[in-house]
Amino acid sequence: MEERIHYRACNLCEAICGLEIRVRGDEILSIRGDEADPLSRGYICPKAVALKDIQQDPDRLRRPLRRTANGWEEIGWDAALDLAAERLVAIAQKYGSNSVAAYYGNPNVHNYGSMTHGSRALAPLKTRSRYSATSVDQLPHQLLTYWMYGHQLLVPIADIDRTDYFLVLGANPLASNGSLMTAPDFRGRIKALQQRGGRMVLLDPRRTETAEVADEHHFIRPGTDAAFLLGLLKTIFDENLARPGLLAEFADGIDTAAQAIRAFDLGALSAHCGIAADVIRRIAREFTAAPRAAAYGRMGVSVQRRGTLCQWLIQLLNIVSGNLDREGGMLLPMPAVDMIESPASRPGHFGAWKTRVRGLPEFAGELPVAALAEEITTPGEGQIRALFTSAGNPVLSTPNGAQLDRALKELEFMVSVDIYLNETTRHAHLILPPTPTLEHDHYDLVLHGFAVRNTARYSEPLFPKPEGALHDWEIFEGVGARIAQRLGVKHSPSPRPEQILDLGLRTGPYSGMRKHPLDLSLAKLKAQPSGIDLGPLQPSLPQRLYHPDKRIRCTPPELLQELHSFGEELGSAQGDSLSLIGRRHLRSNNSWLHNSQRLVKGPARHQLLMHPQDLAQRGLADGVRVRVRSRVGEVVVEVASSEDMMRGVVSLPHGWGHHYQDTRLSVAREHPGASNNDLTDETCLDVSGNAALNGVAVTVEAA
Ligand SMILES: Nc1nc2c(c(=O)[nH]1)N[C@H]1C(S)=C(S)[C@@H](COP(=O)(O)OP(=O)(O)OC[C@H]3O[C@@H](n4cnc5c(=O)[nH]c(N)nc54)[C@H](O)[C@@H]3O)O[C@H]1N2
Ligand SMILES: Nc1nc2c(c(=O)[nH]1)N[C@H]1C(S)=C(S)[C@@H](COP(=O)(O)OP(=O)(O)OC[C@H]3O[C@@H](n4cnc5c(=O)[nH]c(N)nc54)[C@H](O)[C@@H]3O)O[C@H]1N2
Ligand code: SF4
Ligand SMILES: [Mo]
Repeated sequence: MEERIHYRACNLCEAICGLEIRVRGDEILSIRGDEADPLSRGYICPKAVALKDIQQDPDRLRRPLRRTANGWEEIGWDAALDLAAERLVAIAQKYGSNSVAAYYGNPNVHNYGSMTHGSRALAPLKTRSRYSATSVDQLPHQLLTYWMYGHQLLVPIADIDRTDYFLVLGANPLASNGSLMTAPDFRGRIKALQQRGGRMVLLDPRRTETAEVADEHHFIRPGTDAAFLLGLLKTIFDENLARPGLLAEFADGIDTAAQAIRAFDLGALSAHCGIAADVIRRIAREFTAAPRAAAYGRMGVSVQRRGTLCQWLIQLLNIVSGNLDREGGMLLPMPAVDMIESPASRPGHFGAWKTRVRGLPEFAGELPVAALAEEITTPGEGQIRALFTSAGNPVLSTPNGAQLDRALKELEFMVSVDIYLNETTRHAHLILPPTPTLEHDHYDLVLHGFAVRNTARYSEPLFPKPEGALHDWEIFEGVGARIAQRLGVKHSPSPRPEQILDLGLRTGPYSGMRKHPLDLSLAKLKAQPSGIDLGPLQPSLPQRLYHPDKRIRCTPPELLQELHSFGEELGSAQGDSLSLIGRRHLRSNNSWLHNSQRLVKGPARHQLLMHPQDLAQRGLADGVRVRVRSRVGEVVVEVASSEDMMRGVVSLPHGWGHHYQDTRLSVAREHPGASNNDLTDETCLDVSGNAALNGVAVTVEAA
């Protein structure tokens, strides 16, 4: 059989690297980086070959499974989709539509059919019980950009290919390959920055892989970044270093912010975060003196108690230094399909309704997932009785996962669209497995919008859809149509994903309709499978602001309130517990790549990392098993001594805890580890409703 070469995007993480895959028949011979890809330029990481493992994994589900008294039974697609619709409708009719909930996990964002059709599955039910991984991730960014710029997707991206000074808080792109910053080959890009004489400064409670390549790394106490950022801004205002330039013409409220920030005491801020006042002053001066600078913060500052406050202070820093909308600063990408301009685009709304039990605010129609368990277990009108999950594993990925694990047992019906029978889907009554990535086409509808360079790329399917299989989007359509039919409501059939994509391209910023010389269309993208370069990011403000008055709201009132309550917390006693943070590893991906032998082999990576003096203080030795306790639970795990940890801080990766015996994950079960989220606290939230997964108070003792 003849060998062929297939080009496509890797959809495992936000770096969206271009791949060159050699195949003969249905055999994958090799997976390499595609040198011709204008964004990734040949870079890939070790996870790319896991696409082959997923494709071939005997544990991956291929047919719908129904739970019976005698265990799992394979059923046909028609019967499965009918059953899903019948049960969901019956429960909605009996208890009301909000009794049917949905949870959408991270891979939906990396799956184009889920982006075009995901919401259609339950749309006819009109439930308000919608949850996703957003509220354990980037919710603060979306809420803040909605408040300041008018639309939840107007997230400015660091122009790292042209900046001179890159200030990073709580991100580890050398392991994660970047987030809300699609930047494949981060290491190469930082090397280029250093070669042009630029600097990268990192704040992280662990000396990470990224700290190794940074010019400067500072330990920071978990959850205290707001103090550091306030220190920077206070210095800038006190020393008259603010230079917003043209931004001042359309930015409102800088003075109000300046006044509130100047009232803080630098000594108190420095004591709180553990970074010396002269270091804070120096970084403020360097940041404002750099011709082009960018400040960026990710998971370490998104999933903590002051996530939205931190993201606000980061935006302010970029604005007052004149770096927002500047080349080499922070810019808005201009993707070929502009989701912001699409008719389905939703700018956002906050607190329009609240969760039933704790009164937590919705954002853009979604509720904080930290409330899901209590909404299932607390009786009363609106109690959740049925759950639809798609590409999510909230038992391992959301705070107090053990509590959610118990709650899921109480559901009258649960249906999961997923390729694995894992810690979460084992609770389902019905599992609907879609085709894996290599069997469908792909376009990154979301991630081109967060990339450090404008590019576009369409991937054909590598393998044809097997007989009797369905894509994610076909499952969503199938469920939605059947629900609508049972309810007797209108549900016009949707165009296919590639028709939606083609329309988006032909009406988008690079379309002939908009008089762009490239005149992009799906046919044009298909002709260039390595992708098309659309050039570096460009300034675009104030035109692209979504507020009707085209002005930036620099000081949302909710954040002045947050600032005030943060001020009251300054100087409060810290207690003697340890502070728990998470960790990502290059060879792992949240909870679901641990069934690839190739990726999990080698030394264990799920240990609790702890500073040697913290170990010694407790009479513990490197390698022993320890019991880690928090308010909500405890886990037992091996401890590893590490000089790279800040004193008083311990680190445990999330996504482990594969000890449940009723899953179908034969490799992952051999490497169980312990779940970080059996320790994280569902009551510890940011003002946005995002979970504070970092900075959890724990104790550690011999097991
Ligand atoms: N303590 C702590 N917790 C965290 C984090 C942390 O840093 N610390 N990080 C948080 C973050 S950023 C995120 S994004 C969440 C992730 O949280 P989740 O999205 O809930 O969890 P994942 O581990 O990504 O699980 C993905 C699921 O999708 C399935 N899947 C994979 N590909 C496909 C596909 O093509 N189609 C379908 N239908 N299913 C598929 C997998 O089998 C798996 O069940 O975890 C969060 N949890
Ligand atoms: N290999 C791999 N790649 C991934 C993933 C994966 O699981 N594995 N997950 C993907 C997903 S869903 C996402 S959202 C991205 C996340 O991408 P990143 O945010 O870059 O990844 P993290 O490793 O979570 O980085 C967070 C860093 O914050 C630090 N930190 C913890 N608490 C604090 C704090 O209070 N303050 C400060 N300043 N720092 C703190 C941690 O030590 C850690 O180094 O990665 C994506 N890429
Ligand atoms: S960094 Fe690795 S996992 Fe992420 S897209 Fe690139 S090859 Fe795939
Ligand atoms: Mo994430």
